[in-house]
Amino acid sequence: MVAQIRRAKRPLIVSHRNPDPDSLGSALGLASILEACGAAPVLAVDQPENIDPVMASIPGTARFRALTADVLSAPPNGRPFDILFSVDTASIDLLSPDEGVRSALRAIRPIVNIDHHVTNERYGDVNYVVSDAAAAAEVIWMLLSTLGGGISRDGAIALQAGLVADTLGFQTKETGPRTLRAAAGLHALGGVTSDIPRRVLNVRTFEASRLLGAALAAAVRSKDGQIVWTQVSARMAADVGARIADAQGIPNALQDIADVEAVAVFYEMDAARTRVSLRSRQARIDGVAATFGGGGHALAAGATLAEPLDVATEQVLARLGEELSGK
Ligand SMILES: [Mn+2]
Repeated sequence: MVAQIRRAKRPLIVSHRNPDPDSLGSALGLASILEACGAAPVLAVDQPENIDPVMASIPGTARFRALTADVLSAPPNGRPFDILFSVDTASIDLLSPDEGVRSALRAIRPIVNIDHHVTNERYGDVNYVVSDAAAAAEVIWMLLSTLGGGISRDGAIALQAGLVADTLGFQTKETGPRTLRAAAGLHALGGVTSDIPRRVLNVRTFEASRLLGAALAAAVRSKDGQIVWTQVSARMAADVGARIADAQGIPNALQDIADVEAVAVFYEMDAARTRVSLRSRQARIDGVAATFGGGGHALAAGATLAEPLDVATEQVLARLGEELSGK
């Protein structure tokens, strides 16, 4: 793998759709490492114009181009891409809703798949998947130690943002000695500013704050008290001037409710599609997400169902209830 990466001069680095700070930060950190190796990477993501303004404070976010057939057929640097890096992405389907784009991505060789999701589909020619890593940023840090070279201060800040966000400030179960060593290493490189960790963890826009309030007010607790769930309808978002994309912090807020084992948040994408985010304290819920064609981590997973909001809610809650009661 190391030789292939060192040889590549024109890498394309892609993050998943609806990118979170870990996918953006990992991609930017990787770009900086490849630049130190003499390459000229291009960064791309589906609909970069929809990146949450809070995340846009991660340095370099403006470098992301729209992941479209145009970028793939006419690379911005004028020469074809000679390697594709996909970061924080369990399945190639999560990169783009457009099949044409996905097949153009598959045509780039080699594909290097760098991830930490247990459900990763190993779609790369090289799969650097460390499923016990707390963040893709931690895997990029491991890659840096393998490759040598270096990383810029902005690259370190971007990785730190990913590490802090995916570990919720070093609180998740996956946070281990290696995660903390990565954090210490990034700190030494200047990768900590007082503001970025606070921004990625706590700061949300006014509209997103109101949407969080509405979603919390609408929360329902199951009879046995194990599950708390809520729905974010298009109407609810419109009422507070928010978009569904502003709903990212809701699962974590529900998880802070005392004595809850699992939480589910249902987002109305449109009249026929619902996305669900699942979180749990102890019980594995990635299998529940997989039932509906999704995936993720043992304790944090999600799926998109081709069902209206209420139907999807009923189906997922039934399956989640069975999972928690060990059926
Ligand atoms: Mn991640």
